[in-house]
Amino acid sequence: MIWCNTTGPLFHKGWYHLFYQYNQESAVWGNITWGHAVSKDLIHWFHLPYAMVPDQWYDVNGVWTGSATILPDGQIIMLYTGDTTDAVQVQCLAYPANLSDPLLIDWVKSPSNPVLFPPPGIGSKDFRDPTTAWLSPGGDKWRITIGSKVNKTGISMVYETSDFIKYDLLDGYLHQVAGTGMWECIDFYPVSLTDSNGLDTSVNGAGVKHVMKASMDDDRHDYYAIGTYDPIGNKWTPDNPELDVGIGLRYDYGIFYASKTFYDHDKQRRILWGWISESDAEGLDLIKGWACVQSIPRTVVYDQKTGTDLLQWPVEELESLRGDSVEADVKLGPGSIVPVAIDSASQLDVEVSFELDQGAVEAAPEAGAGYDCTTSGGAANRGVLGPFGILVLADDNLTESTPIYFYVAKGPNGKTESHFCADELRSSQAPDVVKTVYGSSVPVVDGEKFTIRSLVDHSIVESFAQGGRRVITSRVYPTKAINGAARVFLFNNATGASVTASLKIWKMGSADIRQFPL
Ligand code: DQQ
Repeated sequence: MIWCNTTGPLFHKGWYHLFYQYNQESAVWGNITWGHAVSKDLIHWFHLPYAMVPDQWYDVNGVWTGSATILPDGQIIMLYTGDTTDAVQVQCLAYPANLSDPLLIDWVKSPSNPVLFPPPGIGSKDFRDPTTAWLSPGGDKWRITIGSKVNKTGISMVYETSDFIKYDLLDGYLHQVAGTGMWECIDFYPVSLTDSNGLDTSVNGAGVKHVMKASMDDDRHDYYAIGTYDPIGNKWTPDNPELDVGIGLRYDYGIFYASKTFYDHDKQRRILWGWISESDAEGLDLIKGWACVQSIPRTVVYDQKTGTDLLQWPVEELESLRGDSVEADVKLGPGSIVPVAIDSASQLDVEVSFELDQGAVEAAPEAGAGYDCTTSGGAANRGVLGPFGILVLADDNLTESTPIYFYVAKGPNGKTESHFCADELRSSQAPDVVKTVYGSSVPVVDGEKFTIRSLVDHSIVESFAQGGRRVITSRVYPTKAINGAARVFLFNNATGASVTASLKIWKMGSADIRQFPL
């Protein structure tokens, strides 16, 4: 079986609902059905019967990605893409058969389906993944956006509706970016500039900006940009055109795709889920019989310190899985590797902060300008002011390890630029594993230490730098650094500076996942 992207997440009557693209027949993509799981706390999960299967002419080739909208009267509208008998992408409407059922077990596909066909000028295979709807300016209609492309320009089309059955295509595009190709799984939502809570999808006005995210089919990464939404002109404008959708910031610099947020009105937060695929060979997935996982749910807020980023952070419920902990304060001279006194380190929550010796930073010559994690050759390559960080999923002899680290470069103007990277190059001795060095530059605001939080779960490492300003998810497949043999180290591979590390690690319990019936 394969678990692909999150679709239509929502909160209803005390339960979080996760739907996902699912192939029950094989560990490769195909036969896409909506899997369905529910949880009261995002930690204890129950698998329910499939919510929707490909059984109609308009979705027989797959019940693809969709989004939920909760109307003011409590009705739930589920819009999704169906792939028809002729492989045309159409939009379809579904709703729960019984709203009073907290588990929303039965779903009804509307007799009016499909409710939208590709409009003139749009390819029949380039029309998918409707968003959650938001209220039109008059408050009496709803809008959704759907991704597509025209030639190589990625576009976001907007439809307006009052009943979710008949739609008008609005003039122009909400946004477009040349050269970015097909936009999948668009997400469009407001963030508060001043508050730490999330916002429901229809909120707009003073103190609010809008995030546009699109999943780039060409490079399989989720890109976002922050900007301003003008509902009258039906236009969204990025704050910084150089950081536009598809060419600027990513949610995650590792493996993370086709993500989706929803507003959790119970806890007033916006939660993001992403699809983490495998980086070993497809043949191995077929042998093990499954592929892909969902990310730990993350809250998303605007980064008030930089004004240019989002902050993603694991939901607080995750902390209920924390068990025994270890703390350490360590000074790491240049070229040092220090083991942390923890064994069986295959399920961890790691929080660590680093202070770089300020005198050394000032004394350092120009070094590392133009550094790029992805072409750097990884943590083994030493510079004056980095790399320094942690090694997770390491064995005692360091035959396998995955460094999560910072690298500080100093430019000709004396200014430093920080980078946050994850290096899979020595993560596994297994053959047929793609090993990458991931990462990006990361703003480190005056007065901030360098901080990492890493969630380690056997083959998954989700790492958050600077409170979630940058995130990197890795899939690694250690053969030695497993279960009881997995260790953690602190390291400083800089040649010209000491680093003081302050660390706390919790061993983590497992999420509880059970089959229906409850
Ligand atoms: N996968 C879904 C589509 C979506 C794509 C089909 C994302 O709806 O565009 O399984 O990878």
